[in-house]
Amino acid sequence: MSKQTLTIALSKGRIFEETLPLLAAAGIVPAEDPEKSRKLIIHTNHENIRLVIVRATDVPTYVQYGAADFGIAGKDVLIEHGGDGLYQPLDLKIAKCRMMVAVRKGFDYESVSQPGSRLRIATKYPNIAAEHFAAKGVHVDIIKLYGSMELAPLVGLSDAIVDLVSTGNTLKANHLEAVEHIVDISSRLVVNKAALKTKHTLIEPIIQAFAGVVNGGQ
Ligand code: PRT
Ligand code: MG
Repeated sequence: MSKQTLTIALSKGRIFEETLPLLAAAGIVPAEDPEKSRKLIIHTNHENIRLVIVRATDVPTYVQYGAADFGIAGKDVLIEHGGDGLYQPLDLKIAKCRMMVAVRKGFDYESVSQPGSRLRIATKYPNIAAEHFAAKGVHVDIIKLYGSMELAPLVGLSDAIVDLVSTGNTLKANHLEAVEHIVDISSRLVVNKAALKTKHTLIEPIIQAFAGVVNGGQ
């Protein structure tokens, strides 16, 4: 029988960096740094294990369709995408941040966000934003953006934004302030449901190694 192969979907940047120690604990070492090589398929020290480098928001899609056996994605991306075909066995507690509502400093959010009022919200997360404001009874017009949400309230595109906040430096630099906390975010392991069965002997030890780091580090 030929050796089974394993494909792991990761995004460049913070998730890749924070995943390296987890991979190391599972004995997996990437052959190249995707930041430098620009390659989209990265081989590892195991000939049957490879990494594919995709946009953070595309990780669930690759895993859902089985193009990757498992991957690592932010809870923000997973809530927005929905969990179809994905098994989520582990919170890796990496790339932590908070999903917040933010407005221009001094903007009277309190009085314009009462039940029955109407707000314009710019966000990369229309589903999360819609659900949050529906629960408050506030009507929203959602403007979908793909980046730099922080600009929208400054130029009158929206009253508020729904975005991720980590240090708070980006909000501060743009004279914005967080006014509501929606949900705490961290990255999750997502596994293709079929692969979990057919490649169980390959995947299970990796999940265990990741879990060891996560639980040991707390
Ligand atoms: O950047 P790109 O457009 O390629 O894709 P991406 O933004 O989807 O990917 P990436 O690598 O930036 O983020 C991947 C994942 O990291 C996200 O899905 C989150 O789960 C997680 N994460 C953790 C964050 C942050 N912290 C974070 N601070 N993602 C984005 N940010 C951004 C935020 O949107 C805001 O613009 O950083 C800015 C705020 O940071 P502070 O530190 O100034 O508060
Ligand atoms: Mg980014």
